[in-house]
Amino acid sequence: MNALTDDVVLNAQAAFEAAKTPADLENVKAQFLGKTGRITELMKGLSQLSVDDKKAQGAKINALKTAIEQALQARRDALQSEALERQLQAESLDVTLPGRVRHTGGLHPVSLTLERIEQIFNSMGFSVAQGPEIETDWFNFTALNTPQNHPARSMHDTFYVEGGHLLRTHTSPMQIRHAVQHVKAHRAALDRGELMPEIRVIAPGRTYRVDSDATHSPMFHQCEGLWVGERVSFKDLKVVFTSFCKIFFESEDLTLRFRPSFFPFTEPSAEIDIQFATGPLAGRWLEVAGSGQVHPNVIRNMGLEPERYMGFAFGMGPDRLTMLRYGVNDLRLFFDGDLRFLSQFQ
Ligand code: 2NL
Repeated sequence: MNALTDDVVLNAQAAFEAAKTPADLENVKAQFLGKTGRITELMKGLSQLSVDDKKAQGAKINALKTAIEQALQARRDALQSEALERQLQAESLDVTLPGRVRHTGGLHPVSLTLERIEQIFNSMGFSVAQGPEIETDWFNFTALNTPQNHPARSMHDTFYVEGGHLLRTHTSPMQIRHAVQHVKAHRAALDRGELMPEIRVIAPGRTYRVDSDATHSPMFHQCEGLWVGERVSFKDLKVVFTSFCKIFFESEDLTLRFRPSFFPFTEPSAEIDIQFATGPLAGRWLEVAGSGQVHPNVIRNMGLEPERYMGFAFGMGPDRLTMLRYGVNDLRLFFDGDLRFLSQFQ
């Protein structure tokens, strides 16, 4: 009986040890402490014994029972701390990790420039016109006095779309659209010989040309300006554009130079160069825009009489203005989409 009963405790310990979950353990417990378990079995065996033997054996069985209960409790505790340990491992938290940054996003540097340009020209009474990037030959070229054989019309310079349309090569077509609308809206007054409110508009947006290197992207931005009225002259262009440059570059220390040039849609025409007196670009002449007095044929295509209406137009590159303002030397950086570069402008 002794050898047998000592075995019961060892067997229980081994069985408890083999249980890997609290549910397993409670099942195993029944084999030893349950109604039909080993201890109950031993107790039943007492009935055949004498009173003295019953006492002695009974005490022994109780001791076995206590030992098994202790082994059971020890295993419960062990399983519980294993579970806790596993949970702590799984939910481990590295308090030295950097916090999660909430990215706020922001405007592209060229968009910032466009917003700035729009704001400055708004303050000088210009409205902003936006329209199609896929244009007709008429609005992109013909209405702008650009002849059939002009190189800008070649397959090497312009992206053509099926159906005779093309990706606009400048934003001037939008200004023609705007001017035509404006003239239509005031047709009756014009026909009565009355004065038409001036056309004062800028057209910012994406433009396209077959060109790709460090200073040219097939998609680039343009912002053109147009002011047409009865007495709008080159003098007004100088005042408007000089004011714009001083506000845009936040400097009074700059000089403008109007250098004679040629564009099919203006006559006379001029490139506009600026020179800073101070700063990293001081002393250099930088080309910032093309300009001129709107060609009589273009005035006519707007639906106006060139004998009565005149004005000026200019076109500039917001990409290049952004490069100058921030000292960026490769245009492609703006369109590669690298956030390490772009986020510096926020
Ligand atoms: C350049 C040259 C220029 C214009 C654009 C224009 C628009 C109309 C009528 C007449 Cl609706 N002219 N635009 C005039 C002269 C120059 O841009 O180098 N741009 C970056």
